[in-house]
Amino acid sequence: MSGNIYYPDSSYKETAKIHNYSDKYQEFTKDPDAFWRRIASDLLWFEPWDQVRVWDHPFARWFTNAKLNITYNCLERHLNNDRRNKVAICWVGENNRERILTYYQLHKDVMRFANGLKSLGVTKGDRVCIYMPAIPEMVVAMLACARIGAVHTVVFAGYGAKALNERITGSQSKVVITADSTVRRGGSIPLKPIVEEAIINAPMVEKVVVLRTQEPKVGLLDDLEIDFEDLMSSVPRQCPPEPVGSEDPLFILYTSGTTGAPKGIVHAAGGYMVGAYYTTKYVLTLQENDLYWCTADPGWITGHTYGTYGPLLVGGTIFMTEYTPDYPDPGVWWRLIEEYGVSIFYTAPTAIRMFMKVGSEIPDKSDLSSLRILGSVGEPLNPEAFEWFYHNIGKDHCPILDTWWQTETGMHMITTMVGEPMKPGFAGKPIPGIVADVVNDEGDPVPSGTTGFLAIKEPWPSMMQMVHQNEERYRGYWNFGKYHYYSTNDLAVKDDDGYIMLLGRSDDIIIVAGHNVGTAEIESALVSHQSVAEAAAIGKPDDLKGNLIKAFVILRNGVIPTPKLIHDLKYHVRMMLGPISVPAELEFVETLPKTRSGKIMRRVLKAREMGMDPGDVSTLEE
Ligand code: 6R9
Repeated sequence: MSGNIYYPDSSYKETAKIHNYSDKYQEFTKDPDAFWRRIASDLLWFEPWDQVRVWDHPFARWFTNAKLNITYNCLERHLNNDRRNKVAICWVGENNRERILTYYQLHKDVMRFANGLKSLGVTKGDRVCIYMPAIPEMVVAMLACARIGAVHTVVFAGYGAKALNERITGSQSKVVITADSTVRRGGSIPLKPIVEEAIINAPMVEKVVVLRTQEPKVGLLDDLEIDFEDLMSSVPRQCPPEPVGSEDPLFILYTSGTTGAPKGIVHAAGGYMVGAYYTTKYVLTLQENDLYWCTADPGWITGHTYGTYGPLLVGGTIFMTEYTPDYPDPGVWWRLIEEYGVSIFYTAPTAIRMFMKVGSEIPDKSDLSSLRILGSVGEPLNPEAFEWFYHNIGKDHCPILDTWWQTETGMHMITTMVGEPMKPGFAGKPIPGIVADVVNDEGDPVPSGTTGFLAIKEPWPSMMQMVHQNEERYRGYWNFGKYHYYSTNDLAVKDDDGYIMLLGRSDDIIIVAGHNVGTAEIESALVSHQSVAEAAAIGKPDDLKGNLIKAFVILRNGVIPTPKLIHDLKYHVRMMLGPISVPAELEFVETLPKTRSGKIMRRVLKAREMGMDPGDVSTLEE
């Protein structure tokens, strides 16, 4: 498992000093509660906590009985702190449309929109679904919910009507906030019709708030739809932050499940705030003069923690854009970095691999000297991609943070902190505050060099509080072999220095271009088509996207397989679930390999597809 090691450039000694890895880790081990207490004390609380942590397996309670509001920490804390006129969000749209929001302006908009939500009858604890493009109003909508103690459920605007409906009904959202359309690659994609379809079987939805960006303005349905701006302009300006309990929910974010419906991961206000603040400050090392760009959409956990809450908690400046990495050409992101002076660039391996493919001449045309820190998240950053990123973008001096974490963990868990030696292919070590190891299925540590499961041994502040309305599924995460560990469902291997390399999922989740897709969702979408009897989906390794989806389909009796039907089935999945879930390859088959208990053995399909040995097939049906 030997490979290159990169030692941090001497210019990073100062940054690294704010968080010397081994000192901090020791400080944590010596007294975990004191460690988290010190971090939490940087933030403002309306009422103090009784206890930092109460661990009653599988439930952890953090900062018990404290009262807070995360927006007070994201906004007022900075207004009172010389950051009133500092840029909070710098947004660039296609055709270089630009919008700037200072902390003062963001505060003003959040209070107004929060009052708007109140005027619709939204109160503390109510769920609000947000289905919007990555624009400043999305951030305003999220913070406005948090301001009044409502629970937001952001749904990525690339999801189709069925996926949106499941998330609206699952979370019982009373209000949906959307936009007429989203701009993408020179075109405009309508969003409102998708919402209209999604709420047909969602009787709990009382109002839909629509941000209208196009001229002429799209029409609104009386009694149901309300204009975003009208809602803001007809309400009082001031909206004091609602004090919420530390253990009250802040948001629900859906993530793909291995079986059945997607899981609503619930994050609690107090612990999540502390985890997001801690890691943005000490892992990303976001500082006063940084211009920070996280390329993830707010619809994913990365966009929640490191696109929105984390940077605002530390008083940073967020750079946001509508530009995709390759439109109008694959140099656009590098030009933005040069033009605006981005200093922290946090992106995904799939984007890095795309850039690698198109060649280093393209970034070479831009001056990237403003960059200070590079980050990666979403799937393993393979050594080739690390090397390319490090040499061509980081110019052999920017540290690369390959951050491993999950929707469920809420914050970074494993990475190589700034100042530590970096090993391409390895995410790194558990950060101070996190106790993790690579274990066998009994939960006992495996020797270095041996593949095992990544388990987290102790609770941490921003861990999910619950799976929405599904305690059983929540409990399932916290039992590992004979121990009370958190099971990540990721395979990993550790080297002699304790560096961890992630090897992919151990369950039926396919990570396509950094997005989690459950095989179950794709299969049930296919089966819902009148021509399909049965379907199985697998992930097939792909140089660019990490994995691509391949579906095997058994047609109903009498249905004739045609190329047109392949097209129809893909279109059907796209309409139901959105473009991310569409199988790149679709094959008609007569049978599917199954276990005796009737479970499709995707592992066998995958091995067959890749010309490999399927391994143990003792449970395979005759
Ligand atoms: C933050 C996020 C979680 C799954 C996770 C793992 C994969 C994320 C990774 C990584 C290797 C990294 N993953 N970061 N694998 N190295 N640095 O992506 O959350 O969407 O819930 O996905 O993504 O498999 O279990 P989420």
